[in-house]
Amino acid sequence: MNPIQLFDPVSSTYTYVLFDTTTRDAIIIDPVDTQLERDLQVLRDYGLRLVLALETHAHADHITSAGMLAELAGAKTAAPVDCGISTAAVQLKDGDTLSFGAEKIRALHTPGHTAGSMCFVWRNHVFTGDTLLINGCGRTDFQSGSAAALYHSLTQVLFKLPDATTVWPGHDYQGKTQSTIGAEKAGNPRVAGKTLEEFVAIMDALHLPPPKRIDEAVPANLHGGLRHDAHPANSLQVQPAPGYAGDISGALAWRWVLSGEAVLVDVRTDAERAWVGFVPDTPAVAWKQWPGMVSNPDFDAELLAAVPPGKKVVLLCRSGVRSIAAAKRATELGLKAYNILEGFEGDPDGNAHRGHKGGWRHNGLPWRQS
Ligand SMILES: N[C@@H](CCC(=O)N[C@@H](CS)C(=O)NCC(=O)O)C(=O)O
Ligand SMILES: [Fe+2]
Repeated sequence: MNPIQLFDPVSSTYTYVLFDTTTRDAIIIDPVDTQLERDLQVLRDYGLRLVLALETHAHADHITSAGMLAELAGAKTAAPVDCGISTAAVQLKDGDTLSFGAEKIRALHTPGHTAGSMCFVWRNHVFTGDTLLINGCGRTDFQSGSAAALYHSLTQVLFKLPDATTVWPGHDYQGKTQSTIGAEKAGNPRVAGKTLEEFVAIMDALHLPPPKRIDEAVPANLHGGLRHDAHPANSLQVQPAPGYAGDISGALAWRWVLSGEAVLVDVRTDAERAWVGFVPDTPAVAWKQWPGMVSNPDFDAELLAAVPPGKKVVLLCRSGVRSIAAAKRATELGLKAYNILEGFEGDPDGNAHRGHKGGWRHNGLPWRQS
């Protein structure tokens, strides 16, 4: 069985989808943001459940859709540990194996194009990213690239794989789709029969223009392609809001609690706190009460009792809806009240919350379960 090979003509990037034919668990390697719809359609067409989105490296020429695939398809993101992709849930080390259904894929650290670059071996296939291209190889002139390291990765790591291994590159600029380790070992003009010194001289003489999108692509790819900095939950600023003092992230709320300037008040029900978890030493003043989710008649009195004079109050609920209503009421009661964006389900890394099945992220707040 071959992988599904998909091509982005703008960046000449290959994306790969592999899957277990029984369980339909799938992984995607090096997805491109502008091809998100295509990739989701491929998953639907084949009836696949995306469990992993893998990166071979932090790309300099296009933006990944890994973060969006995590949000939209529920995939876990995985990236080489030395690539600095802070949002990747799995930080891969050399030799690590990932499973999808009964299938396994193994990570090989192959520095050179970038210091963290990896290739992935699945059955008798290798996904070489920009380490080995067909009749070529990745450039080594940016992102801690090193021609000497690449020579070692090519000759001592990739060329040690069986000759019959199919090579699936991360890019091709001439319309070629696949090769083999044997063919590249014998005929790759940059490395076949070349000494380390000859290879380094070839790489030093390339003088390629920088990728057109490098300044935008690299910072985005270090956050899984999501505009991490633009996500309000990640901002340590107060966002103005009508009817109360403002919206803040869980991280800023907790900073205020630690500094003593604010009191955190949990407005969820007792049942939610017991089931999902709670922030230790935090007063609970339910906005609505279970059973029936009726308004808590004692809300005003309980809230005023929980907030010492002169302190701000930050309000926490499950998803950031009840806490807005509570913040408005607290403001009417004369308090300086803030809402924690996306509540207890907010993801401090800026990924959309996944609900209970995907694991609560607790918005960067400390928490315990009863
Ligand atoms: N013209 C392309 C540049 C492509 C490029 O530099 N690609 C990198 C991979 S990210 C590379 O290693 N290319 C090797 C080569 O062109 O030989 C762009 O502007 O995006
Ligand atoms: Fe690259």
